[in-house]
Amino acid sequence: MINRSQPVFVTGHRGMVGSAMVRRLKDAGFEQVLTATRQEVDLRDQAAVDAWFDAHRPAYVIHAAGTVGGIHANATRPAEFLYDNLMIHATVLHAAWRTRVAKLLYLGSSCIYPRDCPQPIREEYLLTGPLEKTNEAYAIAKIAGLKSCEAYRRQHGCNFISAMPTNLYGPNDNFDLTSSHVMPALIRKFHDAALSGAPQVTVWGTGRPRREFMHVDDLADACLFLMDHYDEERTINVGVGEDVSIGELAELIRDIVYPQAEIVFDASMPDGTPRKLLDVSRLHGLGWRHRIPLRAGVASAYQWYCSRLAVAAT
Ligand code: GFB
Repeated sequence: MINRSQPVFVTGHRGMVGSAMVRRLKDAGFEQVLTATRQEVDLRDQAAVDAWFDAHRPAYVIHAAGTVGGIHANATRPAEFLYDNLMIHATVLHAAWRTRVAKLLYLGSSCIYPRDCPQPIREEYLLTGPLEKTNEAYAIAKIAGLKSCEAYRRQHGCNFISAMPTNLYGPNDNFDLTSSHVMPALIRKFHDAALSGAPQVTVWGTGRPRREFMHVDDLADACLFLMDHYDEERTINVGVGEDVSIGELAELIRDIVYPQAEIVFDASMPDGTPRKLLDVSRLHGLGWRHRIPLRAGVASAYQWYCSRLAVAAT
């Protein structure tokens, strides 16, 4: 187990993953959870990152920061996704090595695996085939980060581990319709339609792609579990082991948010990867399983969205 009295740095603490991680660490009794805003330290700037690590000397790092987005943002802003993520990973890993961080967890994404690999996706399928074009830039940056963890382990003996989460959702998600992932986008679209009384809600693509969704609180719990119990070089998948079609997800959200709505599909928008279901047998073998079922998770994400709207209106 990692030491609860030592300082742990969570990068990206204002994002969905970082904020869930901070909540989980505080619940687990960590006494010093360190965070830094973008104004305090630009993680793309090695000199700024070095100065921050020298000043704060974290014992552990959970590296959740990144420039992220859904299928449209990835497809239309590839230079930004590649540059930001390459830099953010390079600077933090380098500073962590230089200041002798005892353990670092790097978070990737299931989109690093080849587009058409066998399902469910095992960790060893990495780099066995071409990537999905809509998120190739992001995936290449994420693969570089994962390989950097391996390289620092091999050359410098650093205890840097990496985990590959499936598609995530939960509090502090991005609900902007052009840059968000499918879950927040559909929650917002059904909510807005219910308010205006619009009869239809448009879902991008054909509705046939399949995705696996995990609540971010489950991810944060898995990350702490891996910090406590996992020290291997090989990356490890983090997911729930079940997927749904986008059409089924749209129906689930409709039932919770606006049951009267009719779902229409806009096939001019991209489907992206046909299926992304992680094989989580290694994680299950270590003794960790997710707890939050999809329907309950979606209902709580919708509650969170409504409470945020209520706060914004005051
Ligand atoms: O969540 P999403 O944007 O990302 O889209 P990916 C998943 C599926 O939902 C795609 C469909 O087939 C979309 O076409 N979809 C339907 C929608 N309606 C909507 C909508 O209103 N908004 C959005 N965004 N999608 C991302 C990658 O891929 O997943 C990233 O681009 C990253 O690199 C992330 O890996 C986890 O699952 O396709």
